Amino acid sequence: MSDIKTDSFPIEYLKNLLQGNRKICLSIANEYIAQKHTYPELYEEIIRTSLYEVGRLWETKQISIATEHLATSITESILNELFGQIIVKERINRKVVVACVQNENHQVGAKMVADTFEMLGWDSFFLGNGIPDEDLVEFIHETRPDLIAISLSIYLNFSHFQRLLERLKLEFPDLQIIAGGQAFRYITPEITARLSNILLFPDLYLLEKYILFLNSKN
Ligand code: B12
Repeated sequence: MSDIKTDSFPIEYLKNLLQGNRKICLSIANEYIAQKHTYPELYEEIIRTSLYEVGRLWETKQISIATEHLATSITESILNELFGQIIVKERINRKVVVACVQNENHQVGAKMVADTFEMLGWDSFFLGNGIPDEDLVEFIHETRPDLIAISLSIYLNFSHFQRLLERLKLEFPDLQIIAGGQAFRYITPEITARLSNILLFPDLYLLEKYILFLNSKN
């Protein structure tokens, strides 16, 4: 814990996350919102930044796998608790399906993406981690969303992502696909340029702008 980088986020939240103090983490999150920050700011500046630090501490063996799991499970419970507060009454009658690539176990970012759509009036269907392509395709046929959002954290799952994209384009040629996640940091612009008909997003701020743009088009 001594090596925690303190410059980029509130240390109190991270400390309590690592100690398993779920209630305190939730009140810090609520306090942050009460200070007139937005939910995307909370997600980006407090929750995401803290989990990245958890990852760094885990990678450098300064915390155990158990502590990392605890931090993630508290995070997921906080996101679930906040959900009631983030959904807006005005619905715009648009649907998005949010899923992680097959074999991908990281689902917190995807959950934040689903919530961001909800905040802006969309109905989101968050399918979470590791959904087999076949089941995702079937679900999309059933729900007929306006957009598909795919999350990819592990670079080694990139081939799964490419395969899924091909399948989706074949089944739903007119459906817009967006994607994001840490894996794209390791993928060169030459490779991403070849991923036609798909938009990539690095964070929730740009995603929010994009959704507002979509909302402005009748
Ligand atoms: C929690 C965690 C886990 C948990 C995940 C549980 C869960 N319920 O999600 C578990 C224990 C399962 C796990 C497993 C592994 N993990 Co892990 N994990 C993490 C950790 C600590 C946090 C992940 C997280 O939630 N981050 C916070 C979210 C909010 O950030 P995010 O995903 O980037 O999402 C943001 C943006 O990218 C964007 N975004 C994401 N998706 C999308 C999609 C769209 C459409 C849009 C618009 C935007 C968008 O929006 C989000 C908000 O800004 C990270 C550390 C880190 N740097 O993140 C490591 C990390 C991701 N894991 C890592 C590794 C190596 C693994 C394992 C291979 C470890 C192992 N040897 O078993 C396995 C792989 C399992 C698998 N097959 O997927 C590496 C990945 C390196 C890489 N890129 O290849 C990391 C970076 C840790 C590290 N520093 O080494 N992990």
